[in-house]
Amino acid sequence: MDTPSYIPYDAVRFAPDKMLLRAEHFYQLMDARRSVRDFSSRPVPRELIEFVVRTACSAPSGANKQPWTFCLVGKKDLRRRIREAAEQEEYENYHGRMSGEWLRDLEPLGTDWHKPFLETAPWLIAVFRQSHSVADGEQKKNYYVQESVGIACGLLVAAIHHAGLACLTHTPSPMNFLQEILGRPQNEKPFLLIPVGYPADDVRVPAIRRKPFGEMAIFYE
Ligand code: IYR
Repeated sequence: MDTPSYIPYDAVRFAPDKMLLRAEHFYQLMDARRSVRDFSSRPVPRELIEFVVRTACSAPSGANKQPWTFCLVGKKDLRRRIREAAEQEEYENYHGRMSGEWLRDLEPLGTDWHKPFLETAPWLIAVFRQSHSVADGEQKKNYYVQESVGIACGLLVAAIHHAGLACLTHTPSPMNFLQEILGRPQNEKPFLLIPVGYPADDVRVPAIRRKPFGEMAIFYE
């Protein structure tokens, strides 16, 4: 068994009053985030996408396995193929595969099977979870894969918003077509499809609200 080796951790530290200000400012920034379904086709530099995805990759993960792959799709033809495949599945979802309750729950969002944003947004980030890893032809276990990739996607959404861009955490279902179009191996399963870009100039978002804080968080002190 390997003995663990440790290195010093140069933790970031701030004075308490500065901590409170930082926490409040970050909250205000993040609370202003909205999911967007109408994108501008204005290009977004590749370096911006690289940094936000590097942020996602900084997430903690089960046994540090980092069980994710981020496919950064800028190529127009691939975005078109992804849109067409997603719309085929979504058409079936909206015409029989989703329950009445589900369809009613979606009414305030005004969604339907059309997914033009998959082509309009200049980048699609297809996130894959690695059910297991493969190293030297051998299968290796991953742990808490959903949790790990979920945390990475949370950081990604925060980084995208922090950079002044918008996104949508989209889940066409089923999304096996992504594996095929992007040529991913069997151990990689689609997790989320995230269009990223600038919002359209005249963008509008549903008039929906966050729950009151007291309904979502309970202090025990
Ligand atoms: N995947 C479909 C339906 C959908 C489901 C949920 I849950 C949403 O929050 C939004 C949409 C679609 O993208 O239209």
